[in-house]
Amino acid sequence: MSAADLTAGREGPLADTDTRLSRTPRVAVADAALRDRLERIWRTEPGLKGWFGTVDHKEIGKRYLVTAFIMLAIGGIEALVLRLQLAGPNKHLLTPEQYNELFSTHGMTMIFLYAGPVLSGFSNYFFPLWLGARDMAFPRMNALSYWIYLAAALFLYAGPLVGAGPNDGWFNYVPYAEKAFNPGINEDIYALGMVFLGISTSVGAANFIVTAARCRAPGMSINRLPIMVWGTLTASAANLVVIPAVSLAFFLLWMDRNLGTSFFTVAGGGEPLLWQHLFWLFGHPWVYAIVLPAMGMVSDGLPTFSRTPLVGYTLVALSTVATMLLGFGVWVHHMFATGLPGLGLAFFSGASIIITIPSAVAVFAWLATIWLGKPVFTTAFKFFAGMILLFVIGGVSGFMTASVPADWQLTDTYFVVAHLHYVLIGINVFPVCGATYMWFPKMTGRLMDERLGWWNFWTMFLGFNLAFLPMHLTGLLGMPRRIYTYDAGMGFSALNMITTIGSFVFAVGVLMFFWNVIKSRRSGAIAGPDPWSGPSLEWTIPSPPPPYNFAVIPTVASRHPLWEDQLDETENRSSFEEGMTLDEGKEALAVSILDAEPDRILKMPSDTTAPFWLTVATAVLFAGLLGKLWWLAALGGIGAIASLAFWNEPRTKLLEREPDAHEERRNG
Ligand code: HEM
Ligand SMILES: [Cu+2]
Repeated sequence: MSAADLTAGREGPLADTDTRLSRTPRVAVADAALRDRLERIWRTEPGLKGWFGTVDHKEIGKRYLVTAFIMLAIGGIEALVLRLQLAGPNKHLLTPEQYNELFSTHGMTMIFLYAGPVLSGFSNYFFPLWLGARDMAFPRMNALSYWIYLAAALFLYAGPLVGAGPNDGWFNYVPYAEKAFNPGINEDIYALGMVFLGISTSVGAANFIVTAARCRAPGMSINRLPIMVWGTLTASAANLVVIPAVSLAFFLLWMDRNLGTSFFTVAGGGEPLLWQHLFWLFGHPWVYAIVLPAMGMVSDGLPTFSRTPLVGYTLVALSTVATMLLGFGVWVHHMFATGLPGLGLAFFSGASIIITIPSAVAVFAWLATIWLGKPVFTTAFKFFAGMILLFVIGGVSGFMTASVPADWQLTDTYFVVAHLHYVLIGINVFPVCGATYMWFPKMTGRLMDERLGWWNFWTMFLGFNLAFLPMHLTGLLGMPRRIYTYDAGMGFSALNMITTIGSFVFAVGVLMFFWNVIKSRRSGAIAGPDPWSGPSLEWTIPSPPPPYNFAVIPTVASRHPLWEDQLDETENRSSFEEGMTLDEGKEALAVSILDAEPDRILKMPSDTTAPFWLTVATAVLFAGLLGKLWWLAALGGIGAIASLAFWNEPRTKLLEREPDAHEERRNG
């Protein structure tokens, strides 16, 4: 697209621009003066105020990533202690109660504080870069979602730190979670912490949805979105639907425990199975929420390193959405052993088997992409390709447990522990490592060490399989999950030893990963803007990106803007050097949902500490509830309202967006 097209704005994505926007934006080639000006408008103030007040999605994304990786390390150490306890029969490193707390804390940490947030970190950092935008749709809400995540993580960890961690597994079944059986404060912390964390996830999800819908470069119609965007979008939509179920469940549990209600207690007319329904109505879609964006990483990463477009883009995008939709209808497969009526079981078994079809579509698309491409065997490629194998193994064991009679044998054995780790480590940890190797250069300007990467991948890959492949057998031999020890002579002592050894090998691999990140940040080779010759918009800007991301808003003419010369998909060409400058203040562009035509000039909020204070106040509220100090809770509530008022204090700068030209024309 040439400059004339842009200014005339009569054809292509910029057509009619002047009628919808509040002014006709200046279109120019990015020059040093413009960059300088944008830098001054967008940069975060140095010092404490900037640190607590930043709304830059890249800063927030990095914080998410660092916090999530710290949680991975903590959860990993917990796992290793568990494995030491299980290395041989009749060990007494941990008491039964300590073992309970440790595996529950491990599950909570990995599922809620690592696996979800790490993907939010990548999406936060990269959504605007993939989409050709200057920031997320709601930068202050973005800051809020991070602060609440951090505060909820600290809140949840207050338990384990004082020896009162969750002790009923990550899914926390009643009646054991009820006060009568579990009088300590453990479950209260877990219940309130989960409600607290739910705020962060919901706020973040809403932000991702609106950003993907509205904050894109002109021309990036929905059939040109990176698959990673599809993954995060569907995951976020699901979260908005299901987080209320789990927040409600945990809040009802807290009321049962503290206010004498009996939602889940039989004696008071309650229904224990209600807990399982509410939890898994959330829980199953959640496991998709923590794998679909990661599958998106593979769908975007493999083509980059195979030097060819993803095979079956449309099918893969649709299968992402289909997985999520079907994912709402399978939760009862976690409850096959609860004595529900047979007809119900048959339905949920069928649904759980059908849901493997869209996953298979993705697998074939990935294999075909590698097959048709010319793979470059970078570390990132190895992690993405390795994931395919682990995904298939985890998928097959999932298929097996989807069958009711098989599940009656397998449930609550180590077979399920093997399955869930293949899925979670295979489809979350491996793609996340690959994504780090791939996008670290964009974030830091430096490449990670490929030689160390080779060792990193192979140690993790072999260690993981050594630990968890034999575990299927341990389960088939009948070892129940969640037991703190076992007798010699049960037939699974050797297998357990192998698993423990494999776990440590895997952990060494993860350490190499962390070491590579730390080392490369200082001394990695300089990456340049586009070290992998990637196809998408993030590779058009400097590494690390400037605070405003794109000096001029790019215009997109195809699905692979940087590969247009090789692929020849369209006649037009995307434009990166020349575009709307949007430099009259902190401005960004909103586009129409389907076709990405310019629609609004957005005035973006500047840095503010309101999200931070709102988080502090909410934390006080939850602390008050926890201690049943109602005055403290009230104080927190008042503080939250005050922070919201501060947040929403009308700022004329932000109100400039109305009335726009469209409105004026209609009114005048
Ligand atoms: C070094 C890597 C890891 C090792 C050695 C490991 C080991 C273990 C062990 C020993 C258990 C307890 C089994 C039982 O007693 O029933 C467990 C449970 C669990 N792990 Fe891991 N794990 C690792 C990484 C992960 C990761 C990365 C995730 C998620 C992303 C994860 C998610 C879970 C979950 C959800 C449970 C179930 C907890 C429960 O029963 O409530 N693990 N893991
Ligand atoms: Cu499930």
